[in-house]
Amino acid sequence: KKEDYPISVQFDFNTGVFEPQEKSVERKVSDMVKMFHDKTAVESMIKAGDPLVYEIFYYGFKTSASDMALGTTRIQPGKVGDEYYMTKGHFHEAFDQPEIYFCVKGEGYLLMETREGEFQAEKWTPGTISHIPPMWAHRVVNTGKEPLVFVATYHLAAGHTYTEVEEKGFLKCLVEKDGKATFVLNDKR
Ligand code: PAN
Ligand code: ZN
Repeated sequence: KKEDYPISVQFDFNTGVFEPQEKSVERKVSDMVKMFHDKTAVESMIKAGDPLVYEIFYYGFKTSASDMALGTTRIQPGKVGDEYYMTKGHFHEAFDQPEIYFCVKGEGYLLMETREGEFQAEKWTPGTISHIPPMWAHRVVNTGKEPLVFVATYHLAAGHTYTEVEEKGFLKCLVEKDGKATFVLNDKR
């Protein structure tokens, strides 16, 4: 079968795009209404054109015996109110599924949290590779002035669940205070 033969894609470190790819997905402010804490800023940004927050480029590398998904993400620089652009964030549906994230461009933080309330943030610069263990929700925040690009690998069997993060957020948010990225406690908690 064709899918059981090796295949390579060509990745651009600057743009985060690779070719060939199976699909790409765009997330705008309107796709993340519940995630950002300043609802007034959310509404006015949507009215003012609903800017792009991040894109995902994807290839599943499905064979007849396995899969190993590749997803690259490019988060634009920017803020909604004082809160930096970020990914939605999710738990994996399957309780035994980890993931590897590899930051190749930009700067920011990987936020991770368990359902028991343990929270950990990893500072990211180009070259940081993080292992996300099973059962840790994960979100990436771009605190820099250029796009943040990272590469992810995971099994399709992981599945994604967004509702818990949508309702509760992460323990801490990253906002700009006096020109600096600052952690503040999430006011939903
Ligand atoms: C990543 C993410 C990607 C976008 O491929 O899906 O960075 O973030 P959200 O899915 O939270 O919108 C991944 O973690 N896959 O499991
Ligand atoms: Zn994931």
